[in-house]
Amino acid sequence: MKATAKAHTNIALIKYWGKREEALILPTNNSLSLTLDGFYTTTTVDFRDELSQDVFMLDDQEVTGEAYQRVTKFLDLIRGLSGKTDLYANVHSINEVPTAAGFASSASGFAALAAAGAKAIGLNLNDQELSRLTRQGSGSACRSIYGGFAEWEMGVRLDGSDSYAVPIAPKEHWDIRVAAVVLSSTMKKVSSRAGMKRTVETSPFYTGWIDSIPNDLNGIKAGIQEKDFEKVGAIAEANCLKMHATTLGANPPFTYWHDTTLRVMHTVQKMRENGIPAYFTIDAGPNVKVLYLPEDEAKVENTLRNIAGVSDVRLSRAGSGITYL
Ligand code: 2P0
Repeated sequence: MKATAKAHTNIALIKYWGKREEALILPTNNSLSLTLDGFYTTTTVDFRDELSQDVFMLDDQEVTGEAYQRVTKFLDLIRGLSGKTDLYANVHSINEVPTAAGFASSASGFAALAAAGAKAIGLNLNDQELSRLTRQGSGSACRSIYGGFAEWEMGVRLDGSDSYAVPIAPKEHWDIRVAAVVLSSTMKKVSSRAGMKRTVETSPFYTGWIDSIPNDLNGIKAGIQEKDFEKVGAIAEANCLKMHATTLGANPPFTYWHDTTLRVMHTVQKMRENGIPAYFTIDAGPNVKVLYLPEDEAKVENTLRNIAGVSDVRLSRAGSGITYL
């Protein structure tokens, strides 16, 4: 009763930012992402009769506390689905998602855990069922079941049965690249979970954000099909700015941006003025991700590395969905 799965993290081009139901992790809007090959988690789940509780090892260190509770609660879902409620597991994860790169390891982490756990316990889930299960560990993780571009359909039902990701285009469709710009100072003060909750509950800008989503989604999906980089980049950048604008309207107000974040944003806009198509997006932290085309890689990397306050630049291509090892 043992299985190993590998899942890559993903970067949202249309952001998930708010829940309509917390326990089941049901979002207030559809979101759309690109799975990245550079950052991933490999997880082995081994259900064993002799265990009396789950054990979670991350990069060879035993994990306790809140992170352990999230994993064991997620394994309860898998146990519940299989009917084998008295079986515990050894879980061993290896993260190739440098926390410093500003990617949430929860996306690749819960996708790999869901895939390995479901297989190990003998559930035979299709991608849609696996995405729906994964969503309950961490929302953005449900998009990492697929490679390339994926859309998380928010669904309308109260039980979450219609809330899961669907594939939009495989990674082979289009070679677009992402540079993760790592800032020297990366302390995150408000977690994404707490930040989105505060925004939904208190920001008067939140309804404007929600109203703007359908147009952004239609436009970006057309841009992906047409491989229109400027269209996709412009919509992704504007969508990110709208998401971050909602945090300024929250009570108490907050922002994830640092001074260097703004410097990187301006540099990306300047690159465009100089004829290099590059666009930024930012998640719930100060680091910036820059979208660009393969032919501009050297110029983009070099420009980003030379910004004061930038400590590293990590390049990635589009990645694949879940694989079993
Ligand atoms: C996203 N983020 O779409 C957005 C953009 C951050 C900004 O998904 O509470 O870790 O586990 O569902 O998925 C981060 O939130 O939150 C996130 P939970 P998650 O990628």
